[in-house]
Amino acid sequence: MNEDQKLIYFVTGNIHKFNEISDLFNKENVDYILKQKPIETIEIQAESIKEVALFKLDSIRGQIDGSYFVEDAGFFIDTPLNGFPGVYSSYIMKTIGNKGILRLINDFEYSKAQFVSIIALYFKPLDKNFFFEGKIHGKVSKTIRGSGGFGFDPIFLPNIMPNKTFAELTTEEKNKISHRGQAWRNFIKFLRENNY
Ligand code: ITT
Repeated sequence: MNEDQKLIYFVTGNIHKFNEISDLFNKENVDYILKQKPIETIEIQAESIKEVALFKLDSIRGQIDGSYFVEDAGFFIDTPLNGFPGVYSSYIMKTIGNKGILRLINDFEYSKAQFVSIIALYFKPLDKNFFFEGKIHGKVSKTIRGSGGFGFDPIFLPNIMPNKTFAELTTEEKNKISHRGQAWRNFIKFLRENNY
């Protein structure tokens, strides 16, 4: 390995999330090499995804020699579900899935939804944790559309591209506007601003 290139680990069991972040890394000139570490993390039930991310991060302490990060994301249907599934996103995806969500909001003409992403980084050079956030607002589609992406992507219509679900975008298109893409850009800004 080139001495100028440093390693950074993304601890996730979700290959889709890893592929999206990896794509972002590859398109920017960053002085880091990204590696996936599928270590089992502890995902607690908490009130905010930031708490979930911090707990996940702390559960890895001592297992990796170097800098590493986790990412926690949630899908919040503000209208008509007051933010549900939010911190319950994984459980809802596993149980009722997109079909179940559409059934839940079936009678509503109007919906408002957002994806939120928090990257929680343990940064070895400073022996400190850092957080980077990204959000995107949109609506819930009336039908399941598209074969790209993962999770709730086939039912999310971003406000800035309201005719396409996230699952109808390429990874590159999704990354340009997504919650994860924004959190990642904040992360890169931190590395650059601090000359890391
Ligand atoms: P980790 O191993 O990184 O924890 P995870 O699959 O548990 O991966 P999250 O807790 O971050 O991921 O995600 C919660 C749920 O939200 C999960 O069901 C995902 O499928 C879904 N989700 C996360 N990011 C998404 C995105 O960009 N588009 C669609 N659904 C997403």
